[in-house]
Amino acid sequence: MNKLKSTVIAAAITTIFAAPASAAVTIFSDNFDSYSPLTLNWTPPVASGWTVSSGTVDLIGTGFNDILPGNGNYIDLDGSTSNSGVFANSVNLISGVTYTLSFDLAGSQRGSTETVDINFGTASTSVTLGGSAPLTAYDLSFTPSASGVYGFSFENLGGDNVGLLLDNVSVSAVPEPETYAMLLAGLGMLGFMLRSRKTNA
Ligand SMILES: [Ca+2]
Ligand SMILES: [Ca+2]
Ligand SMILES: [Ca+2]
Repeated sequence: MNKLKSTVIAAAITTIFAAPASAAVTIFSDNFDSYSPLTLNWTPPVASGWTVSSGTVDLIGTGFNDILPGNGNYIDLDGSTSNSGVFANSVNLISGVTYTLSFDLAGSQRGSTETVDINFGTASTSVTLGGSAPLTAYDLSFTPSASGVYGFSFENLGGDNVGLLLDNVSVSAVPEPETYAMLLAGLGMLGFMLRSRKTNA
């Protein structure tokens, strides 16, 4: 095995062992700051993967209805048609791996107490916050029993144009020890193949 290949493999192994046991791999992340223009009754770009069904949501933030300053753009989960929408996206998940949907929710900042139902695969939860509640982190975990595409969604209950505010949505996987073992076995195989190639040459 030549020195460069040895160095690359050694670096890869070092990286794996240096990673803490709980290192999470993020497979989806959106803070909504890249979208413009800000608008009531937002239609997300197709490339974002986000969909709004059965009603509307608002994309608000810096310079436009900024009721939660300092967070760039964010979503008012009850839009402006008196019919709060289901705000949804999806991710590709691998069987048996535990994934965590993380998100920040804040109170409506307009007085009313609001509730949002959250779904991720077959897991669900709901969050109720008073009007002045600050942006707070929540998460919901799901372990699929089959690999495939799974949805996650947020739906504000009621429909009076005032909803909870959503920001910083992400999905991450926490690799199990067996996953690291598989990665190491893969590296071992790579080293074996490189050694064989040199012997053959
Ligand atoms: Ca944001
Ligand atoms: Ca609204
Ligand atoms: Ca409401």
